[in-house]
Amino acid sequence: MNSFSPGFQGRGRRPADKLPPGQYPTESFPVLSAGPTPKVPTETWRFTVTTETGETHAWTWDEMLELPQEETVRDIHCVTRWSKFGTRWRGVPLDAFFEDVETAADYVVVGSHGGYTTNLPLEDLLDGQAWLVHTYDDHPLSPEHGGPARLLVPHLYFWKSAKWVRDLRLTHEDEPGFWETVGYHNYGDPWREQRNWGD
Ligand SMILES: Nc1nc2c(c(=O)[nH]1)N[C@H]1C(S)=C(S)[C@@H](COP(=O)(O)O)O[C@H]1N2
Ligand SMILES: [Mo]
Repeated sequence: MNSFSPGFQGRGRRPADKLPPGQYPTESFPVLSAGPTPKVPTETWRFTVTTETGETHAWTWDEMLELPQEETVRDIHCVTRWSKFGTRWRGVPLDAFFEDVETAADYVVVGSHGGYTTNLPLEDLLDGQAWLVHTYDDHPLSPEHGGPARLLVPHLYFWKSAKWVRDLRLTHEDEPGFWETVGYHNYGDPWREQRNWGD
């Protein structure tokens, strides 16, 4: 399904072609947080993946930094209609965290410090489509933008890119997260303008 999304033809497109329907481009980087910015020290930071059978895989900050690191430049699209082109991040492709994870689950609930959650199909986190990022424009990711580490899932609306990410929980059944529960679209493809349930 994703391979047919025009969002993946980003290279060399004219600006108008890079803008999903109903969006406007912005140079600024707005902050959108549903609650206060949590303090998450890297000394005690853990990132965990828990499978549907309860098996847990955990990484400390230093262990995460030993995984393969990638720089990626992406356009991001917020459901409140701003899009920002060419944002530059550094972090770990999520594939690296799944190397030794055995799962038959199809869905993931992403959990953050502060209680935010968002859900998505596991396949949308794999094959180089998503990252755990800790660096923005060569600087440590600032707390208001999700530092020390957040998810980056640029092919979906930006609410799927959980800030202050703490864990991934694999599930057989799809479980709507924070915004999905109150009416945002369950999947959130900006190119199909999937803003709300029913879009
Ligand atoms: N933990 C957490 N992650 C979150 C949010 C949030 O409120 N809490 N907001 C989401 C929304 S709606 C958007 S548009 C982006 C905003 O990221 P930014 O503040 O870095 O622009 O983060 C997403 N991730
Ligand atoms: Mo958003």
